[in-house]
Amino acid sequence: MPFGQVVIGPPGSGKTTYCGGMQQFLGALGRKTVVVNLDPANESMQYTSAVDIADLITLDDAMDAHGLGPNGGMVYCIEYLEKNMAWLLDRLKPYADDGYYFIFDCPGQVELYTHNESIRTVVRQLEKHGFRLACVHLVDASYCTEAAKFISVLLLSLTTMTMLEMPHVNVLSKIDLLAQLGELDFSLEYYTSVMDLDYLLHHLQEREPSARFGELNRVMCSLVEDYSLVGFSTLCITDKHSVALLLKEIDKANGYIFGALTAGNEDILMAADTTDMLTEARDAQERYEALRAAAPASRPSADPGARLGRLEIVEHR
Ligand SMILES: Nc1nc2c(ncn2[C@@H]2O[C@H](COP(=O)(O)OP(=O)(O)OP(=O)(O)O)[C@@H](O)[C@H]2O)c(=O)[nH]1
Ligand SMILES: [Mg+2]
Repeated sequence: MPFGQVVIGPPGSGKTTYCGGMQQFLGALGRKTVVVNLDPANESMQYTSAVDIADLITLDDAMDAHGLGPNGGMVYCIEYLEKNMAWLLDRLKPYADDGYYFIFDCPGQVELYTHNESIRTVVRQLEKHGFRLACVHLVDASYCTEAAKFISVLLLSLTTMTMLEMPHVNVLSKIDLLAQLGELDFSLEYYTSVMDLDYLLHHLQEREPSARFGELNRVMCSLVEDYSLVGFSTLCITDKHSVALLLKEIDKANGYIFGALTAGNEDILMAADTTDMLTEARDAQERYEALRAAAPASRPSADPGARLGRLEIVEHR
């Protein structure tokens, strides 16, 4: 039974870097892993893909053949993939039969996970063919620096979770850069556990006192709280400890740690306790504070997503 991760998130959130880093990490653990590139616009892959959508269709093909722009072209490519699932399943089969673990690198266009149904259909088809997948949803941790941005990230995460309907691990990526972006309004644990959003609302209203938007914000926050689904893990892809903690969450989400689940032993899933998540949140908070203490006072002017270069998985502590 093949297990794997479907890696999604807004443009530039670190998906492709993550896929390369996670493959490297899993390789070091001795887990045979392949990366499948499902992003037809992927130009700088930091991994060798076992299966590449570019062999089926490229963004340029779609744009040239149908006179589409980059966004329309991307949607066309993914809809084309949906209609050619047999091609994908055929390419995946030898690896699945050989016991490989799969990482799917997906495009960053947000509407593919909020409105368009093609990715959802692709995932359903994979599940139908025995794949046990978890969605890894990366969002840039810099969104924690402003209440309004964080609320929009919460809504995006919730919409994506309800749209894809699969085991889901939300991740604040590039957590190493957060310490350089100024003081957070609350502790990092507040943002990862997404608990009492009234505090966030209060901050937002102090900055945006307009009553009209105040009510809208209140309703949006209570929507997120009512579902009580969204929470975040944290990630710095070059930090071995951070990658290991995240992998634990993902292994629980797709059932990898339980091996092949059979009818009747689902109780094991219930037994998966939340201690690890709490430890992770505390751990991330401590390391954030240490980085914060060492960070320069001013915000960096450079692109926060400055290239990491070749990945070295190093012990951070
Ligand atoms: N500091 C830091 N930078 C990171 C991390 N992960 C990714 N990046 C950088 O973020 C930038 C974007 O990374 P990508 O992996 O290309 O992001 P993506 O989500 O695949 O982007 P699209 O495919 O265009 O949507 C690159 O410059 C990476 O080097 C991280 O954990 N820490
Ligand atoms: Mg990418």
